[in-house]
Amino acid sequence: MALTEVKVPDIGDFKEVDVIEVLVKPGDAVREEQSLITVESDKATMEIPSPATGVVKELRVKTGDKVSQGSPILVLEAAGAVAKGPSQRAALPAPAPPRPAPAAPAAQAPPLSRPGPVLYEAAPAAGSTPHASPSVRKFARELGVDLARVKGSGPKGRVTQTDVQEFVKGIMRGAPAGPAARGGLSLDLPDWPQVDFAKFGPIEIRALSRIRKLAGGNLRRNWVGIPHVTQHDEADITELEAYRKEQAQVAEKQGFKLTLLAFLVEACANALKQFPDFNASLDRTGENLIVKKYFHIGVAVDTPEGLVVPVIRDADRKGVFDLARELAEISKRAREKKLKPDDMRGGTFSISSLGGIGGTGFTPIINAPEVAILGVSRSQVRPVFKDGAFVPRLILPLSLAYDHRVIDGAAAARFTTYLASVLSDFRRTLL
Ligand code: CAO
Repeated sequence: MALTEVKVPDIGDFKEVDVIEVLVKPGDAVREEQSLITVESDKATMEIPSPATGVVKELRVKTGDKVSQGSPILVLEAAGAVAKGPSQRAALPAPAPPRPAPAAPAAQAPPLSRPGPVLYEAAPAAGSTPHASPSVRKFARELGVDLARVKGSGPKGRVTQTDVQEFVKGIMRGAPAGPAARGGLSLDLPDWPQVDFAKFGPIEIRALSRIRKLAGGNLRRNWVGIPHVTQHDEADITELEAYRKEQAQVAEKQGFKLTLLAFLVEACANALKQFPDFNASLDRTGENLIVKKYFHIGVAVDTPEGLVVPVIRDADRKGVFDLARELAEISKRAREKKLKPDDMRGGTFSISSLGGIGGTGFTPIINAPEVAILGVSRSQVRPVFKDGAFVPRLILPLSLAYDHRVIDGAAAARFTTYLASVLSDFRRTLL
């Protein structure tokens, strides 16, 4: 076991460079080629690796010192043979071959010949690439942390290892971090596949409509930003449908159609009153729930240009006839592209009904900042076992997607169970 002073090796033309990180401390066991310090000039950041495996006995530099070739770094108790030449992992630009180091003052053994320093181009202080040393970058990479999301506490906003650790701790505690807190997300995904489709058959290129492009961005944000869960349930609407048909004749005489959707809006307003957390939004910090005392229900309308969601205001204060009239009016305006931005604002909950088209269930995307959306599929007459016999009943599938940050599965199951009971026993509950 020889005590040896490790010195700054040949680092090319760089002189008086800043020590920006000391990566080891006395008592640390280090492996050959493990980085000991990071130095930085205007042009490059370099890590100086250990020339041998051993134990750090004494540090001879600290963060902020200026060093040049030959400056002492630390005293190492080397465990075995010492590296004889520059490291194979030297990065760009390739360091000059090491020169014989001058004799160490008071060295107990000759200085070690060293692996070359590992150089990296200095990261710009501003812009998308954050300022961080190679070892911090490596550390972040190992943990899957996107450095652009980490706030640097070092000089010039440099991201330190502690910053990365604190960032990860924050994520583990569930705190929003970096751009995520502002509603943005940075997903480290592979590039989108680039395919020349024409190679495989004839194609046609059609530009997306303005509505589709706008909706697409919002849908993507909501899909990736909200932990969705969908609770499926069924409502027996046999009696409700009989009542609707009966009343539809009255409505028809007045010039409008009494649709199932009007009853669904009414039933949802009722359920939202019983379960206020579903009529709420998270605030920007993600730490408070804003519970709304009004019940404005958005209804997804399919138009040739794409999906729009006009809002029925104060749905809880309107009867099914008024709701049906308003639904007919807003879906007509939606299809004629006559909705104003205000017609689509202020919703507290949404309904997406595909029942007129078909399907047995689906997973709707929550319309942020709302926390839940009800998907409705096509009702079917099915045999239901009741009082000892199978009887034909009209069954409506419900799919409630909810934000799991706000709503638990048990609450969601209670909500749909309640909603189904309201729809099944509409006259008693709502009329
Ligand atoms: N089960 C069975 N039949 C249903 C039904 C259901 N759940 N809902 C409606 N129907 C039937 C109606 O009885 C009606 O039949 P008739 O023409 O024989 O009377 C027909 O379907 C059309 O229904 P409707 O006139 O009542 O219209 P609606 O209330 O179903 O829909 C609207 C209105 C605006 C919601 C609809 O036109 C629409 O745009 N739906 C698509 C919404 C959408 O795209 N959602 C997806 C969002 S996620 O991408």
